[in-house]
Amino acid sequence: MISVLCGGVGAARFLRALALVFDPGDTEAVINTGDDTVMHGLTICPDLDTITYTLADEIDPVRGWGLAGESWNAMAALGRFDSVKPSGSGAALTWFNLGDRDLATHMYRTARLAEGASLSVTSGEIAQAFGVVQRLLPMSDQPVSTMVTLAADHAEVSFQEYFVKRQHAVAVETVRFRGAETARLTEQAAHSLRTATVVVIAPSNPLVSIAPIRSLAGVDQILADRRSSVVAISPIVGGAALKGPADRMLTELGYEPTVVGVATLYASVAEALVIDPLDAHLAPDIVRAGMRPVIVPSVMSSPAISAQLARVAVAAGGMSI
Ligand code: FO1
Repeated sequence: MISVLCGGVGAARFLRALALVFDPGDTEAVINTGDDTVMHGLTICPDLDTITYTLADEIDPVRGWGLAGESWNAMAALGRFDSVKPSGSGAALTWFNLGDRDLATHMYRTARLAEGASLSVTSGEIAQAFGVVQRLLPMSDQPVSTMVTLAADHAEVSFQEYFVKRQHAVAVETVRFRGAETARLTEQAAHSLRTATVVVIAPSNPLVSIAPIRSLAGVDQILADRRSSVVAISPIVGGAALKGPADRMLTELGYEPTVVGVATLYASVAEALVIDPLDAHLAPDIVRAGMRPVIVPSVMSSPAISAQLARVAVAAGGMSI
């Protein structure tokens, strides 16, 4: 079994890469839920959805989130209420875009949660409905919310307010994971991280996608105890994030915006760090930071490159292929 610690787009693409080489039934994904939000009364789990839609080959390839071929009638129809909405009302918000077909996923999830089903069970049902074979495991069945304090005015906002509403164009001062003190890693996720032949930390943002998972009690200890078979893939290539604000965020939160900054964050829990040839000159610094650099093209721009990345990452964790 291969277990993968996952955020959104980068992780989804890596899981798709793994499926080019390994039986998808032998992959388990432990997925960040710190980005989860409630909009219009509906529970939205962006990382779970991005991964489900990508593995089902239904993701919008340009946006990297939501469904391909989507229509936006419900969002447009919300505009009717602009003229009657009292100021300060949170109703009919349109800055977070929910496509008509995507809405069905959130409606199903919300209804099942209201019936008392756990997020784990509900996510499994959604994955099954989309024909996804990999086991998609939310990190916790209790809510954890990534909260971002902005540097400009010290205001604390939800992750989606930072990421989507403000388009991550504002500097971050601190990040915390509200609820992580009491939320528990699910039994299935704990079992996966303990027993998989290799654990891969996907090329996701280490500070807001992987850190929420690591903030749960026991996760770092599980990884540290099996560190020689834990491999991380850098989401930073040539000093820039593959997607999203990871490079700026590293700087803002006091880390080098390079593979060395990533190594500093992961050295205690992972033995190897997969980096792109563009960053090969930083290999000695990665060693100094406490990790073993593994150099392979890591921008998943073609199936061949993606498959090679999957093979090399898994082999770096000691799994014979
Ligand atoms: N990302 C955006 O940039 N704009 C959106 O309007 C947006 C809506 C959205 C709806 C459902 C969903 O599952 C994801 C959505 N995302 C949107 C992506 C998502 O918020 C972020 O990419 C992740 O949270 C970061 O991993």
